[in-house]
Amino acid sequence: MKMSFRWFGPEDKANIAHIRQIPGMVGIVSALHHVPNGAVWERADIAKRKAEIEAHNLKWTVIESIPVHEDIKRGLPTRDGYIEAWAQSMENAAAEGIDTICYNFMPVLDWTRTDLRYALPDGSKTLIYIHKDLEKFNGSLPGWEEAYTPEELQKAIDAYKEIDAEKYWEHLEYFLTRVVPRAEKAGVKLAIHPDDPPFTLFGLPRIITCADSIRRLFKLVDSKANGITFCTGSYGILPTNNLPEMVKIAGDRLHFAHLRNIIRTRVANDSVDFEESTHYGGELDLAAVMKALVDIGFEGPIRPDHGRAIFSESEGEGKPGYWLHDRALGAQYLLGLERAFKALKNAS
Ligand code: DNO
Repeated sequence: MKMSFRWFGPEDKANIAHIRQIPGMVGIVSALHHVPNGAVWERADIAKRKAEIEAHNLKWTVIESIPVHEDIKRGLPTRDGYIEAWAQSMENAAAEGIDTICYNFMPVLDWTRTDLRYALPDGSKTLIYIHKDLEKFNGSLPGWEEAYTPEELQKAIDAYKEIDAEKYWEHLEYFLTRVVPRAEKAGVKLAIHPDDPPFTLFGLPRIITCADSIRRLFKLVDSKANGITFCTGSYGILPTNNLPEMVKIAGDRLHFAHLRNIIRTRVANDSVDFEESTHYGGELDLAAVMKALVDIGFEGPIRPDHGRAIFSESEGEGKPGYWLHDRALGAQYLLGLERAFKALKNAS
């Protein structure tokens, strides 16, 4: 597998020179966050980021993400122009040799947490989600393409009043039937990120949540280019999701893996509260997930996803969830599991 690390570009407090020092690290996951949502990513811009990465002897393994414009998600008549721009950005990336593109189809909000620096008993800080605190949420998190004022957020949510989950699937299908054939031609693997957390927030449709959604997604456009990002910390929130089994369902359409762990603190029918934990210590069995990845022969990009703030990574320093050190530890744990399961496989 290609062990990779998310890096937000030269402004990122997690220094790429340090990322390179993490044993086993070969790849960088990055995006052009300065390009406005809906605009085409120019080749020269992509080439510049690629050169910044390669200067550190790392490879740009995945784009996470080319944002999908709200007009596409809402199915507005203006969507065709935005779909064209998205496809162009994808083709420009492919021309620069980047062949895996992560994106999400969550309406309005990307990943969501309600406290970004929750103090754990050991003095580290982590991100948590408490459903009843959602109303207090306004703003944005790392990687979000939009930052909303409370009024803007309400307006953006209200725009979905008439769009239920079925209608929303149609909007995803409309998008995929147009971009997947072009991805195939360009040799690009598209990898949809699941909804995080995988249940409805503010009444908005969230559709990529479980094994059935993966099956349905694959049927929308039956092509290997139409694949998934397997994010354990998102799918794993629902106790009903059997992660190793889902890895097998995704099979050769699993193009990118996000491995991280969580501890559920309240489970209800419509929502779950949780805290993000160490890779080693949470309640998801990441070893079983790694075994399943080895079993299906996955050799694509993988990243340790989030980590806690540890080792004096103080308040305000670095992006919540994307502090350097705990992610580096997580990568070591995952690499150890990978090596062990491969050795067992080879011995059998
Ligand atoms: C959070 C990330 C997500 C992810 C997007 C993909 O940490 O996993 O923000 O990048 O949802 O489009």
